[in-house]
Amino acid sequence: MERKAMPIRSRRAPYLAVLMCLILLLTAVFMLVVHWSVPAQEAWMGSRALKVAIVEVDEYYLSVSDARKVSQVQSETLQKHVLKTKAGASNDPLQCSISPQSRFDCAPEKYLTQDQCEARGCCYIPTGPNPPMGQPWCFFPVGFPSYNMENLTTTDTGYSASLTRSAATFMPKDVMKLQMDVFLEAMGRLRFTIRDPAHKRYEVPLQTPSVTAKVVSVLYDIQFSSNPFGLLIRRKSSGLVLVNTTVAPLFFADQYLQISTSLPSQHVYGLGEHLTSLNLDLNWTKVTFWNRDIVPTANANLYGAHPFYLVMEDGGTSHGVFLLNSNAMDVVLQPAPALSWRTTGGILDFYIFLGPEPKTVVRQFLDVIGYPFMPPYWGLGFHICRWGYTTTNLTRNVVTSMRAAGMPQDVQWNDLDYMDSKRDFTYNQQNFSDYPKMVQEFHQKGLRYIMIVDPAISSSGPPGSYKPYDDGLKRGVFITNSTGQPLIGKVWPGETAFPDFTNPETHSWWYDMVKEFHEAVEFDGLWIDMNEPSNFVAGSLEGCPNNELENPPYVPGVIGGTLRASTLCASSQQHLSSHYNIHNLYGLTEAIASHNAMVKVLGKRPFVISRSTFSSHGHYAGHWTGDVYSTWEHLYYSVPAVMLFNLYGVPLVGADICGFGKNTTEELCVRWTQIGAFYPFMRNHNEYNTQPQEPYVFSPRAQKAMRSALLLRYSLLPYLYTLFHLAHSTGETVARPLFLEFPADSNTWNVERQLLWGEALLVTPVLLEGQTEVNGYFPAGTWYNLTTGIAIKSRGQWVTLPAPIDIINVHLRAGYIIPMQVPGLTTVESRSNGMQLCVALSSDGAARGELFWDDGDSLLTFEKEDYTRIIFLAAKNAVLSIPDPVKSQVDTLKLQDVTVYGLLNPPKKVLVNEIPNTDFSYRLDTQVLTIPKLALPLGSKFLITWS
Ligand code: MIG
Repeated sequence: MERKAMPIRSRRAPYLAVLMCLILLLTAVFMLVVHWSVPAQEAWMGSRALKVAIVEVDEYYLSVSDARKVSQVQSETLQKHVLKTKAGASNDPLQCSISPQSRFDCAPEKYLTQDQCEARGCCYIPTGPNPPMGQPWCFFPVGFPSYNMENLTTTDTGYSASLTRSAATFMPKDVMKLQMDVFLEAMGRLRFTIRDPAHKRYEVPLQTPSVTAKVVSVLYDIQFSSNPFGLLIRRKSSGLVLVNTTVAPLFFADQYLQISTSLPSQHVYGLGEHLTSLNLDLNWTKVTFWNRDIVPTANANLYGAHPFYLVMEDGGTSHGVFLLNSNAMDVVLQPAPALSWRTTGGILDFYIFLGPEPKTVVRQFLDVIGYPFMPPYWGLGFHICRWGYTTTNLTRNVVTSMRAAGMPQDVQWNDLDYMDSKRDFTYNQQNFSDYPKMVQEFHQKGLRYIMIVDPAISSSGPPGSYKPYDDGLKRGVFITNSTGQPLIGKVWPGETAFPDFTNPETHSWWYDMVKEFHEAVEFDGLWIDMNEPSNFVAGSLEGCPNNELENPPYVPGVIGGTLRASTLCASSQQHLSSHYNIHNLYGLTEAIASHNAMVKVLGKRPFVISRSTFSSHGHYAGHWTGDVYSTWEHLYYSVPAVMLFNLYGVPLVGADICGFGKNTTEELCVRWTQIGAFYPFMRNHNEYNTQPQEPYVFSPRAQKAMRSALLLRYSLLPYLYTLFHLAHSTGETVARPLFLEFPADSNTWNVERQLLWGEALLVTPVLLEGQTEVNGYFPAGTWYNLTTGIAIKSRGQWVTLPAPIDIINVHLRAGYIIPMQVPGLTTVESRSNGMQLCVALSSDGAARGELFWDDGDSLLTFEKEDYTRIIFLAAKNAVLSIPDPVKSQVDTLKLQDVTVYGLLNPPKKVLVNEIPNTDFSYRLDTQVLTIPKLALPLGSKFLITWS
């Protein structure tokens, strides 16, 4: 064979045939691949004898070469092995003939000249833009030294092996001997860890499921390559290789761990938090995880870290990968397609989720990190906030003006303005002198109240002047610097210390502070901001020491170029570990402390909204997407952001409606309120010194549009609440991308300007200026306009919809029934109004839906079965209910009207519980049946028939 490389696809069949022979011949010599298909593994279990040998190598390559199954990545894999065989045949030690898209960067930490690159043993081909913009100029040759696998054994839960490296890498402090453990945890879930067996390293303290026996899966095969070490996971049904870590060398140095994998498709989602389209761009993208306070900007590390991705595979199956690691990290995406994780500490702790549906992948992920908490009903209402309600009267005025304008509102908020000298747990005795009274008044009106709390605690007052600091000092709750003193930075109140929420004592101190403040001001929820944590000086007032944690050999692509930028010194100390290791957990740990404090203080469901997050956050709290600008661009980005946070298990999420920074315009604010009515967390919030943007400040026309969006949301709250229950009880998403519901329709895979609520409601907002029409994708089937009942019968196509300024397009999917309720101006009101059912018949006249109902804010109602669930079914000219269990909370709940969409033949007669109904009406043009004035108690079964 000739020396020059050529992409394998261009040579096709004859080349492949030669290749096959070569491989079959040479693999036995050069490769040690152990293939354990599950049946094989089962057959072995009896003997427990372990053959570390070539098992079924042929089958592996045959399956890879199977024409139907060869994906590009697999071809790359083949090519790689061919190149390796040539390594033996040629005396060129460097094997650099690798297709540009499959080159893995050998200069991750700095720019290298050709000499420096080659001194590393790497290939240097300077073509195109250098990273981060393009393919690497300096890249790993085939056969670059990596780890070899030895002593593969079966264990009760899976496999384990040692990995050893004989040659050091260019990173300091390689761990030369590693331990790999594979846990076959569930049908759709596998975990593998790579650790230093000799030294305990930091591990993320997340309580993940502990598994004592392995589960035989029909979904996947796992295979190992020994020399060099690699792990392959293959979907059984398609033969598709989902994970293949042999594509690049493994690094496991003290402060640099890198592992790469091929990807089976270009359709990758996740790896938040970033300002991003729904689909990740695989064209040489670096995404950075290091929680940071910054206006959402493309390619910047933002407030939270969710090292999880989901891939859509050809045919509509899906898998996911979660790296449980909280260190500063980069993920590099390249068009091969392939992906490299580069983390600066901890261990490699991977979870692989096999789906096969994307919905199932999300649930499998949430099985590991925790299902979302159940928010109180009022939390799903409309929230108003701004920075700049500088007095109680200005704050009261918001509530009064909303009422006067006939706009629903459930929660009034205050920003820093209420504080005395911007210090937590104080209030301003001039402008907020009647603060407690104001909050009581809101309660009397049926509203709730939330205020901001920052983590940083003012440290500059004289001793005895500020209890949170004095007490915190005494109890040792603050993060310490290299001399063991509280690290002092600067935030809103001036000099501050930073509570360490990994210390149990900090939790009880935080609870005491929250409780004491609550005794004065009866707030209902906590807004926790600045918890990346944010710091106005780099590191601390005194800077940071010069040590390995402050200056790691590899600095991920963080904004500001150093780990300390806008936050604390990496080498500062927390109870659990160095800040270096647990920086990304700061928001999560504060959210946990805040959640728990609120549970104890209120004895009711907590409502905590946090800016910084990490995987598992949704189990405790919600999130808003930070300081977005009042621009059309940021309006658009909010839609993928909300959907992505649902994939991360944080369904209670929304962006600041009308935008936070900069002045909004009336049109932008109307459009933002319309899609905002479909953010699971709906809050209008605004920056200091910007133009007011509460709904009532706009023209009558704009107000009318906003009011109707708000009333629409309020009428849909029973459905939204039911979706939150399903998230909490079964790990579903609330607001979801279309592909989650229609994975077999690949047109949906990059629809990112529409979202679904649950399975049933499709929302198609206007996200562009000056538009009065909007294009939306409608998956095959019938979709009924929620307001008119007019049907769209789609073959799976884009549809142009009218969208005048006062309209948001919402469509109900045929086959679904959603519970609604006559809206009130608060949820206290709406919850006692009449219920409504909207029934969207499928072509065979069937539909289903459900309602979850409880008192709306008691703890653990689902767990204690203190709720009512009502199933609604439609079929054969009838709709009926099955309430079970029935608890007293539904006693006063009455079904007021039923609307049936898609009823082809005009009914002559309607019977309600066998009694003829005379109020019904039917529209021939839209084929809508309306049955009003019902007053049926929802705690009892009903049956409505028509003929
Ligand atoms: O440095 O509390 O994202 O919502 O209004 C800014 C003032 C601090 C940032 C939050 C924003 C809030 C603001 N805060």
